[in-house]
Amino acid sequence: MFELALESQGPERTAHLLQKLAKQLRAGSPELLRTFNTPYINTIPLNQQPPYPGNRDIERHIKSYIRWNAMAMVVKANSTTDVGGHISTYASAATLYEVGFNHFFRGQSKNFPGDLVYFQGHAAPGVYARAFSEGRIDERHLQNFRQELAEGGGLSSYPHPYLMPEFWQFPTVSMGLGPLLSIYQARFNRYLQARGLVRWKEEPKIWAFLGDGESDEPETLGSLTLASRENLDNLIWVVNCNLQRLDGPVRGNGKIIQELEAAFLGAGWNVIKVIWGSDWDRLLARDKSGLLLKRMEEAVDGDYQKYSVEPGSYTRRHFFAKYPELLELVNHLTDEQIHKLVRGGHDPRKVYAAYKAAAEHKGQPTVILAKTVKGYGLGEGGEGRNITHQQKKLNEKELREFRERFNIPISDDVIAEMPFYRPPADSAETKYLLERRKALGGFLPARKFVPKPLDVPELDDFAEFLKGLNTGVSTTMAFVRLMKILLQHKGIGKNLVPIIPDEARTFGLDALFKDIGIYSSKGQLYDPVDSESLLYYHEAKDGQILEEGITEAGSMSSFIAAGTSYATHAVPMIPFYIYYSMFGPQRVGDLFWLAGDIRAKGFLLGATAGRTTLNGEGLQHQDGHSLLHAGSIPTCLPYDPAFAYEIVVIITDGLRRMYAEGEEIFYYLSLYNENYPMPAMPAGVEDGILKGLYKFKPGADGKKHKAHIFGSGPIIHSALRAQEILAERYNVSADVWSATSYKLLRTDAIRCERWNRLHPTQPPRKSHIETLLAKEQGVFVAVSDNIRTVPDQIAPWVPGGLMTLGTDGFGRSDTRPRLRRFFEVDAESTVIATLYALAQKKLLKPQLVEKAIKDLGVDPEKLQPQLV
Ligand SMILES: Cc1ncc(C[n+]2csc(CCOP(=O)(O)OP(=O)(O)O)c2C)c(N)n1
Ligand SMILES: [Mg+2]
Repeated sequence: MFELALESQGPERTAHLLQKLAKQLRAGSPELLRTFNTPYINTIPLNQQPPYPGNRDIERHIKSYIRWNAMAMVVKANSTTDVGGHISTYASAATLYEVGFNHFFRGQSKNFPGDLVYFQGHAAPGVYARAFSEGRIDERHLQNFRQELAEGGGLSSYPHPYLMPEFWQFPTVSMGLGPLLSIYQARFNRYLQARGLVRWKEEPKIWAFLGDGESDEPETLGSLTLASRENLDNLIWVVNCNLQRLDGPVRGNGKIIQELEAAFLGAGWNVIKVIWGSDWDRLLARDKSGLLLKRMEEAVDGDYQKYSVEPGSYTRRHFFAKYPELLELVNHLTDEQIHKLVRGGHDPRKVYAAYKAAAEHKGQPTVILAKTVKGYGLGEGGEGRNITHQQKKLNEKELREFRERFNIPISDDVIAEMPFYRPPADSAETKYLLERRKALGGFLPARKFVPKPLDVPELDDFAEFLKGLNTGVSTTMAFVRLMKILLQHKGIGKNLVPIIPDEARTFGLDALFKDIGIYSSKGQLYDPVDSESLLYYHEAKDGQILEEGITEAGSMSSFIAAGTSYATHAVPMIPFYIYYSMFGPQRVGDLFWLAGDIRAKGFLLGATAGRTTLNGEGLQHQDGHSLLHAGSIPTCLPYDPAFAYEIVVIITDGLRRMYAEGEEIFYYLSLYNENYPMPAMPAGVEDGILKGLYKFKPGADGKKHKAHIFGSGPIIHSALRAQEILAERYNVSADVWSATSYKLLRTDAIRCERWNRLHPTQPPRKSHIETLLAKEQGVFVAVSDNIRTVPDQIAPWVPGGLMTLGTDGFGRSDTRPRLRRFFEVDAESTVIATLYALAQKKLLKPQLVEKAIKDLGVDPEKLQPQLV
């Protein structure tokens, strides 16, 4: 009946009828029609396939040379070194990239930032090989693949903007991060447009290339619905379904393409499957029984992998021969021809059709699921084998086969040396390739931009903070007030991007909702329940806040998109990402690391920090180690400020360094939720705040003993209270110092020490910490709401050593005083530690320490936080 309808009324009307019927069926028995899959064939039928616009012969030659060079650079590097590399990923993806380079990826031009392409990390050799064909890099570079420290430099293993800042834009090789970032990048592009910060002549596309194995990472599929909810039709994903990952098949017992199709369709994406090459069109057209499709659907990926490895006779016997009718279908083909029946991802016509449809699709992001063979063209050595991902060497016989298969003009006498091949400048290939790139606006990947310094605020703009705040506030509240001023600033106000994962109310940022709005591409379609109140939940099309919901990974991705906007779009944006400190680097540390690699700028604010300052919440929430994580990132400056003026000094200096001077660094600040009055800024402390340590309050004069206590964050009050007790009861004058950044003190000291080591006969350099402490007498104690390793970072440069108190161990739910006693970071414990440090130096008797322990009510047999 439907066939009749199709003939007489056409496909659209028939589809309408079918949908109506499906709706009725679902209403009655939903389980009957529960499917999110289409048949295992190409989404675009032959009769809708557009003609191929390029010269397929020339393109094939170009692609073959790139294949050869990509392979040769890896094999060559591994013939003399053990630096590794991958040949099979690019071998399977060459057509997917080349169709993009010749027909789709647009370069940067005036008023157009270029398409943003996330290249699959392990395909990097192919991208270098193409840049070589384009004349952008030379033989020496290819020669030094993965040998960056060789004379004259080399090429980084994977896409790393930190290492190749004029070439790579987006790091991808940590599986899952590229796909995730691409979604938030596409959304951030929309945000910039909605806020009127960019005016492009065309909207750039974001292309993300990923592996089918990579789809196992939760980061890959975790944010799909954001892309469809936001109608990101500027986003195209290409999943290279070569059916293999590192160890073996991705879904040997199933079908990765069908599994992904269901997931993406369910998430609201436009899905285009590119499974079969043109050779199969003829077979499918001749198969009137429907058995070919049936057989295609029966075979699992493990079978398909085997068909790529075995000769055509195997496929004839095991795939076609299952049904006699099918066997007849391929009677006219030799075994060799059967083996060469090409898969969709290796057929430029199919790939072009998919890309064109994706680029033109409106209203949804598109995913292209392209079936390929891993190690395509590597022959018996590597094609489709389980070991192929790790393969880095080819013997001479395999090299010859490769050359023959792809027609590379390299003669027998030199083939063993694996020379790179670049056709002459006046060859048809070189001319074609350059002409195509010219027509598309220039080369990529390329990371190029004209720096645009911003008119950043000065310290004087924050006079109220420098004068002190008498009412008790937390450093988080102080920061929120600072944000309000920054948002009003004429030089940078509009460049700010406040980012929050559903905790605005926790931090008091809801105060910003009404004024600057929460970005929503749809505006606000409803009347919010709190519309009567002053701080109502205000969504707007040009909203400035990115309220990400409960996703730290997504929020970090937005931080990265905003923090690299200065390079991606030459529009400097200043992200302030504020979140629960514990769910920062501990949860999404790989994205923190990537933020360094990609040269992101901005401020990360780990709020509710401190294992004892965040009371009540307990083990899962109380953070005492993020400063260490953050400090391990080479371009991250971690700070642990105690007072509002310190925050102001750090942030204004950060704005100057990043947005006026152009430094490619970012900041991490611990913020806390304990309220106390904020003192006025003492004179002359700015330099110390920025370098990591300054004397905040000298101890009383005329005491017998001298000590120094370093405190940070709210725990500085343990030091201040200890200072009083020590003076009043134990005849000790203790200076209290604010330690704003142990990491920066340490790196400065390391830098000096290293220079001295390598220049032993020259006058030694002295670090800030050594200079600062050189003249000080007495003992040194540090107390922190973080694990001891944080202050211990500077111990080697503290005269006479450093006694450290910190919050090592799992947190507990309780009140602040009890927690601080438990972890021994309260004032009393600080007094005891100071006296003990003096006793160790034989400056006072141990009996006095024992007496103090008793007098101060500390139980020496008390429970200790678990340490193993
Ligand atoms: C987070 C992370 N885990 C593990 C790896 C190690 N690794 C590198 S490649 C690879 C397999 C990739 O398979 P697939 O995504 O299918 O890519 P392709 O087959 O195209 O090479 C693995 C596990 C990694 N790079 N990143
Ligand atoms: Mg794979």
